[in-house]
Amino acid sequence: MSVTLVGVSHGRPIPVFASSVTFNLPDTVVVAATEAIESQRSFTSSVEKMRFVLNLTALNIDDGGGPFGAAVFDGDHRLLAPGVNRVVADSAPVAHAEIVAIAAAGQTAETWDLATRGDLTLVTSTEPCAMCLGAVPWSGVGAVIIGSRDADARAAGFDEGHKPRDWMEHLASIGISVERDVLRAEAAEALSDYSTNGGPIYNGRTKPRSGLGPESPDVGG
Ligand code: AZG
Ligand code: ZN
Repeated sequence: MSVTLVGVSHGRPIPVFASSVTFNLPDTVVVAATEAIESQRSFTSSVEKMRFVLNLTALNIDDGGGPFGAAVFDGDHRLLAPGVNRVVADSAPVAHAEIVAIAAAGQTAETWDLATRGDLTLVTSTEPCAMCLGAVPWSGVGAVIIGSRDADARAAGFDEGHKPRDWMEHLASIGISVERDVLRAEAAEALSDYSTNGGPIYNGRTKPRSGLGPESPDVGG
């Protein structure tokens, strides 16, 4: 096979594709997270954790990001890493808030398995979509705390993909606890306000667009 290179710099080939993948968090999110980590703030309750995540969500929307925020907290209730939705901003279809938080947590803790760092919790402003739900067991977190429901995201126009109806029971069966509806009304308002204000609603390919394809599942909520 022959490979076309655009050049060589310092003896290394310059790739013609994005050879290093980065999600860029807004400065405001970085400042808020740095402050929480450096002050060693302990977010003892689920509500406190969710308030922090909803603030990240608001900061991200102000910066042109999607209306989703997340964060990973350690077993002492301290922030390990934040995440916000950067799908449109970073041209990254997988940059959902939960994926960004999990990726940042792994690189911060220098591990691919967060379970090796204790009982970690993923807090997310909205119930995980099909993709993020899949990432939860592989991340090694032991708990998930959720604000708005899947139905709230779909009502705002987002396509959350096909999820098994029994996803909560499944996570429980593999030792991952789930707490839902934490500040749900506020979390859902962030989604509906974003939609009403004309924020871009990007979507996957799971909805029938020409009368063909699977129906969106009714996942309740
Ligand atoms: C989304 N749902 C969640 N939970 N989080 C994101 O970042 C999303 N983007 N689109 N749907
Ligand atoms: Zn997702």
